[in-house]
Amino acid sequence: MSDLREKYLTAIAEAKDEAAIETLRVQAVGKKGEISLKMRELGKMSPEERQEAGPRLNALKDEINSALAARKAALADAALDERLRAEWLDVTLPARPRRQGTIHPVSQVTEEVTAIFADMGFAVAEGPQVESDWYNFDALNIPGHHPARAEMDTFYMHRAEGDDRPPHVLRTHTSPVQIRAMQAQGAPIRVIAPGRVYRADYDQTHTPMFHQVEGLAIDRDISMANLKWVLEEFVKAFFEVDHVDLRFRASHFPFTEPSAEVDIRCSWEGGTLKVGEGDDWLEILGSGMVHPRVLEAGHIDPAEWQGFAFGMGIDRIAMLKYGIPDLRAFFDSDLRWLRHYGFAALDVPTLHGGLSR
Ligand code: 2U9
Repeated sequence: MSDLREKYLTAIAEAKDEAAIETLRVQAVGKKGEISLKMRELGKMSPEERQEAGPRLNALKDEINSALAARKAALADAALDERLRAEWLDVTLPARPRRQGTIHPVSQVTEEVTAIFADMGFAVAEGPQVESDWYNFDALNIPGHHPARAEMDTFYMHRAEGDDRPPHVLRTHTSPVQIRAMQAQGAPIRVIAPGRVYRADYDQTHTPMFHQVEGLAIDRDISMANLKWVLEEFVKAFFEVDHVDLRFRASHFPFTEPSAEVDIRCSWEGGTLKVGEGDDWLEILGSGMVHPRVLEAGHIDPAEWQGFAFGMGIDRIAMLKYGIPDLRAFFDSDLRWLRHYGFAALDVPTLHGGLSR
């Protein structure tokens, strides 16, 4: 019996994996294993022999079972140690710099414009990109037959079959946001509305989705003089120059009366734009005094209140400020373009910190 003990304890100590341990278990203490067979032989022994051999066999069976369990646990521990050694991960490693994203010029310029107007007391208003034709057109004094509806190359949303209500549109300007702001807030009000707008147009200078920022200031005595000062302050801050000349050209928009397009003095030396000097003029925005019918649509009494509004293309002023040649590349999501023209993350534009650094 001590031969048997020696044989199995040695084999168990040397077993290399769980399968080897199972094989040994079957050989030793399985139903037809060596020790089980020996136990069956107890029946043929004399009572004296049985009394001596029985407990010894039982003790041996227990000892082998414990050895099997201990060896199994030791192998599992070693396997876990090996995995921990092979699969470690250094969570303190810094991210690879090339994987870092950049801020898109449109986002950067939107932040810059917002910081400048916030400093002059304008709040930011937002609204839906899918609009009713009332908010996009009628409220802005653009009636059904008005050529501006056709000129704006509107994207119309489908209505269900048999639904005769006028279709929703993708907003062609951010102006509906200011109508909603007037209705919700009343006068006086000072807001800017930056955001995406949509027109069915695609060439060198037009993309079907682009970005606008519009501004609105309504009070009892607001005039075009206030408009001129606000726009001058904006252009100086945005282009980071101390002096700028503005030129107001009479124009026409359905939502403002009178209306003016605004040019800034500039030069184009060697293909780079310089604002505030030179003999060229660059158109950067449209503006005017809000039409009385537009105030009424915003539930504001035009006998008591008046104000100015303006609008400009964010993508366009981003191209001008940062020397980006092709508008269409803005929305190609080309990583090389984004790395070249993108801005460092967390480099948030503020007036005190320098807008664009
Ligand atoms: C309300 C009342 C009036 C916003 C205005 C313009 C003139 C304008 C263009 C600039 C370039 C659009 O992106 S662009 O193509 N915009 O010329 N926008 S006045 O007038 C408003 C807006 C809202 C309630």
